[in-house]
Amino acid sequence: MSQDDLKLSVARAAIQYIPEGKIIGVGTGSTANFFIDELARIKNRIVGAVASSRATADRLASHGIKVFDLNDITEPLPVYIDGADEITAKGAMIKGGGGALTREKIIASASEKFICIADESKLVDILGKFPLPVEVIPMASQLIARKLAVFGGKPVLRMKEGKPFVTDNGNVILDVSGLQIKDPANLEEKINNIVGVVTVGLFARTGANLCLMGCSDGVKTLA
Ligand code: ABF
Repeated sequence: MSQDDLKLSVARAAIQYIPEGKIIGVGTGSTANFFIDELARIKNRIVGAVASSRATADRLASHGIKVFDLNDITEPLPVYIDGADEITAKGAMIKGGGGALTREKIIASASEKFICIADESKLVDILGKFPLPVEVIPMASQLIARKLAVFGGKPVLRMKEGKPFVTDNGNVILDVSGLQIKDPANLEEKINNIVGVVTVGLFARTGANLCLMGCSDGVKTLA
């Protein structure tokens, strides 16, 4: 099975977790895109979705799924479905490779349950092989890079087509490589406390409640 086959298998498996008649949270990335395409098949069973990025909002809308602004939602979303760059068996994750980490974390915090959909290549014992994304206020990026280096990794400003990558929120991203994150909740808190950091792509203090993991011998549920 190809990696795309595995992504499709978890996207399909996630559909059974979608409650009827509700608004759900939807993440960003290629696995989330497979999920959006599957969601389109049952779109009449949901009221709509809150999107974690402009790209996801566009894809939902292209399928005729109503996209809600989070500010118009007054109750917790029952479920948030999204991928990850790395995940441990305990549900701690690195996210943000796609650059949407801030809105992803916001919608996750607005949801009762986070269901991670991922292929088996994302499962790790220790987070950090994938560079840790940190979204920061642009004028503070070099100051924050020096502060992040204290944790042992190498922060690099994310670039796109020769220019700093700019998030949907108008900020930039530092990708910190070379970390071995043995206590992700602790590191998440420490990085959150650096002034000028908008969001760290560690989802550990509140991780995934459930992970649907696409493996060559089928979809496994890690809870
Ligand atoms: C989002 O998409 C991000 O948090 C993560 O960076 C990425 C995973 O992408 P993919 O599903 O394409 O591997 O979930």
